[in-house]
Amino acid sequence: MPAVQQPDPPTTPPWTTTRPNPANVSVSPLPAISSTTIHPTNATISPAEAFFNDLLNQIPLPRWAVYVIFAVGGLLIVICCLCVCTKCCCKEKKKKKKKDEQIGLTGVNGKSTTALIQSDGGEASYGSTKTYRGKLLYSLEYSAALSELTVGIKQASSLKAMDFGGSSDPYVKVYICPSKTKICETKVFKSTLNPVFNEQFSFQISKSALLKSTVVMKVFDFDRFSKHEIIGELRLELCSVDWNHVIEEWQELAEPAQFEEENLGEICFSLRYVPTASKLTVVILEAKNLKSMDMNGSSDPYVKVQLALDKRKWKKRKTSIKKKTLSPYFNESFTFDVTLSQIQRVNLVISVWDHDAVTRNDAMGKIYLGCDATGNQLRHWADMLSNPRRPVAQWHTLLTPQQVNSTLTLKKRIPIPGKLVENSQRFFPH
Ligand SMILES: [Ca+2]
Ligand SMILES: [Ca+2]
Repeated sequence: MPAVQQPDPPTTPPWTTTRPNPANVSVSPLPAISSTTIHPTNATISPAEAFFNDLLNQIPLPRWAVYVIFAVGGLLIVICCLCVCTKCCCKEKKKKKKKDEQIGLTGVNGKSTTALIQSDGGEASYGSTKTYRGKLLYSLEYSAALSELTVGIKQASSLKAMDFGGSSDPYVKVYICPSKTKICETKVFKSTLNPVFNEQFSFQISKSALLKSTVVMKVFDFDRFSKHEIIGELRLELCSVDWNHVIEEWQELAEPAQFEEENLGEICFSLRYVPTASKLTVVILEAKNLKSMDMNGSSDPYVKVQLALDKRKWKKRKTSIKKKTLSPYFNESFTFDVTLSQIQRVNLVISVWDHDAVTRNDAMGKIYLGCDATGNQLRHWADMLSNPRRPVAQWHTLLTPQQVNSTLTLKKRIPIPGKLVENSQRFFPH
């Protein structure tokens, strides 16, 4: 038996001698093949091993079969462990990959994804996480004797930059909800993020109405050739204000609420100005999505086309009435005599009305154009002036009449009849 004798020779290192075991005692009963192949290194047999051998002897199976079963069991455990390990590794690798992809995205143009969304302007950031819009210092005071609420717009600080130059042209709109009868605006401050407004606005309101109202202060960025974007807003419920003191405090601007904007419908009309003939032609084409004003869920719309000169009511025309429709088609043309010197000082006011046979007609929506108009309306007016003799058609979103009236405060009618004014100005230009 060469295998059993192999570990015995004196070549064994000295440290094995410290544990002298009666190797031959336990090895001898083992069958020749199994002991030699599986325990080549275990020349020494501990009491535990002896016990193990006893146990094996009790199993009514040949020794090699027991070993095979053990070997297969061990192999299965090893395979299972390997599987679990590889799964864990894969998961971690995937996580790492995702993280890397995210980092890769944020690295585009050296800006983070949130910065990219923000740079698109206010509307894009509505759904995103909270962005800092700046803060506003305001004051509130109520005089019960006069039934008058005074809102002071003092100053703003660290406003969000809305323009390419990293600045904004802020102004503040103030009104009271839900009445919204008067909309006040501060002056526009050009290219600053820390404007000092120092303006006050008063609103007539009873104490009982006051306690059910909300003051809205909206900070906008002025832009000459596009829609004014909102920077942020404050909404203060007036029932929770302590009216025994004058309130003056800073508050952080919040994300603008969208629910309030009422949909009043849209109107399409074309404008054409011929300077040589001094003719301004307005063609009222059609309207859609108008508000229903009557009990039957419909309206009887017609359109008023009004001209104001130097903010004074000047000339007025009307379309026919279209019965029971919210999408009327008019295609009616109106021509006014307007000289080149007057066209710069003219406002064109377009309003949609609901005709009622018995009661007073109601205004459904309004807009005004002119050199002092803003956004879409100003663009249409400018397009008309820069394309003489060519009709320019455009759709416009209607605003509330109150909204337009508060911005465009028209004085009373020009005392002299329109034609006389025109003639006098033609002969005696300013
Ligand atoms: Ca601007
Ligand atoms: Ca009606």
